[in-house]
Amino acid sequence: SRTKMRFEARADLAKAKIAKDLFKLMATKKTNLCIAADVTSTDEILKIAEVCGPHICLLKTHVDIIENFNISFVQALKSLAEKHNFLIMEDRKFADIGNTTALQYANGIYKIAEWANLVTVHSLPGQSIIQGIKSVAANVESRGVFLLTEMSSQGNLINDKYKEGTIKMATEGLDTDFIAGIVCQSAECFAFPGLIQLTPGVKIDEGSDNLGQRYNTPEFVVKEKGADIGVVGRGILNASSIEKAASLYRDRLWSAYCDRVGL
Ligand code: 5IU
Repeated sequence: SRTKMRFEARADLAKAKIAKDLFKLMATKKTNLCIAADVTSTDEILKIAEVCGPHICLLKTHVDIIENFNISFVQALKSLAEKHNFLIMEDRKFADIGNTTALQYANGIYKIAEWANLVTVHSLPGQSIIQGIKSVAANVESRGVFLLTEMSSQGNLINDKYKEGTIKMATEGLDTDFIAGIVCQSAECFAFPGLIQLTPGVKIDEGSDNLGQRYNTPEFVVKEKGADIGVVGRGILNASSIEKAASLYRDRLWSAYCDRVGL
């Protein structure tokens, strides 16, 4: 099964160039930690990127929560990504028709297409949402999407039929060269080893928050649930030292991956 395969071997099977790049980055940098930089000022995000950059493969943003967004912030974030060798994912969860999504991706204040290597996308509108994003991606080789098939939140409405349709889109659709992976909670979601499983809801102290979020430990998500990349937000952001916390999460996620594949 894909969960027993090493990232290097899976890179060879990936259909999207950006998925190959990310698999290889994870293997060489020895990290499968994605930090969810859910803070509201550009200074705070840049500090997270500088301090945690050496420990992560991916930095995930919610650009619409930033109070003082500006274009020089984007330049600074891009240089930190280059300096520390991580990719940037905007967790936009696009969900409109292809044409509108294309406009939202490329235009407005944020111009996500210019700086985000990866974006998250709902499969709800159908194949055209991927086509829309792809149609305005300046360089298809350095861009890609993650499709959602499961959410970590209590009571979410995604059912098996929706999941199956989404996986079909990711593996047999027209744009498989643009789909890097799947955001989900369990290995059963998909079998194809060329896609990356990104799993949010990770915290050393399991449990939940009071708004429906549910957490599992790094070891559980990687070894029992098939996560290739674990997404950690508050588990790191609320620690007294975010640097130490990032290092700890990195070690625990990576050791779990090594155990899983027999490294
Ligand atoms: N996120 C989830 N669950 C999901 C999806 C995305 O938590 O199913 I799809 C996002 C939301 C937040 C981050 O940006 O991942 C998790 O942050 P915390 O570790 O602080 O809960």
